[in-house]
Amino acid sequence: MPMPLTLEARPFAFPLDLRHAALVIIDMQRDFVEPGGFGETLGNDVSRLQAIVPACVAVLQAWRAHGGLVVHTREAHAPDLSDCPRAKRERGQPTLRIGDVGPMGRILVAGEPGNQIIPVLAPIAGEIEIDKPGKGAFYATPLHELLRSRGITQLVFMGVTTEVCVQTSMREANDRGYDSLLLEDCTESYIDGFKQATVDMVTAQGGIVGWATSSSSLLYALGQPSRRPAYAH
Ligand code: C5J
Repeated sequence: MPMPLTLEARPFAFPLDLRHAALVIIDMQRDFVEPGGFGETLGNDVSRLQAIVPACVAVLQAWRAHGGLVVHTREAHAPDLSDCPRAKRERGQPTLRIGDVGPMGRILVAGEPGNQIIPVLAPIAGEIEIDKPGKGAFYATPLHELLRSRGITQLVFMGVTTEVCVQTSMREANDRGYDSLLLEDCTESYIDGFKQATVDMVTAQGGIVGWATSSSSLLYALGQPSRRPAYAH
């Protein structure tokens, strides 16, 4: 397959070079996507996030089939909560706080059942797994070094939530010099309107943070003609 592939995207076409690109899947963990986890303790309807899972699975399978690098992140704290700032634990009025025991084990604590990535998107051998104590994937993690050592310059983002961990990670990536592409139907927010607002913020001003496109646009470029997006020519 000749590289780069040209993907229709906003604000303009994205030249994807799989040899230098990683698929970054943000926090598709049970804590956010399933009832009883961190997301629900904050009063959110987690079914909104479940809706993106089929599109994420299709992209992950195609990406793996092309031998692309995959990065999975989890928002996760050490069992002693030494990496959880007091402000983060005490903010708001959740029904359970970070570190408390919920139906899927301790909320947002590494290694607990709720902290695992949902089974259909689970990491496989050779993929990078990052436990991150913050919202951004680069804060207090080795991600930048791991990507740099593999010659990665482009990041394709999926995951949750759009305006929190996905956007924060895209902004961190932007400041580190990566070209970032967000797959709009592979990301979601608990809050109406926030996903669209984030996509608009990311792509405004000539792509001040990055690009956005659909999973169809990526899958079509990866050789799935049935995914032809309406605007492809
Ligand atoms: C949040 C995340 N929303 N993964 N985390 O607290 O977006």
